[in-house]
Amino acid sequence: MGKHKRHNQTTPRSNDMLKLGIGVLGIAVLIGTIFFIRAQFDPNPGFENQATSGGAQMQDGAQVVNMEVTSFDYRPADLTVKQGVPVKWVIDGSGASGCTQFLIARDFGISQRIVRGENIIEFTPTQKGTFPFSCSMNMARGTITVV
Ligand SMILES: [Cu+2]
Repeated sequence: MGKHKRHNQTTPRSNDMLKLGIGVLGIAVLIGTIFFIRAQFDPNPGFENQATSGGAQMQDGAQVVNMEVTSFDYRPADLTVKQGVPVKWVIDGSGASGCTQFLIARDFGISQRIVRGENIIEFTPTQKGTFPFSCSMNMARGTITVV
């Protein structure tokens, strides 16, 4: 009788442990599978490797480059884009002050006021090379490398 009782008590418990084990294993396999699939899925590997020091991504036929302006520098300061593809330069100017409220990139014919918010500068790089840009006093500096 005592033996039988103990058997009835332990069986459900070990079933629970088994279910828990299977559950944990299932979740681990699921997470592993998601990471594996994500690792395999690179939407545009060639472009990514060539032109993303500034984080350029294609969007509606333009390569979008994001940059932040502070009161004394650009982040990132060195951008890379592809020749012959329109650039949409999205600049977060919320930290701009003083002379960084103006941005000059002569080689691209850019001379623009930076507002404390989102600024979008559009141009198409026609020549390969590394071209400088700066604030109005040439203190904060950056480069756009066209590849
Ligand atoms: Cu300056």
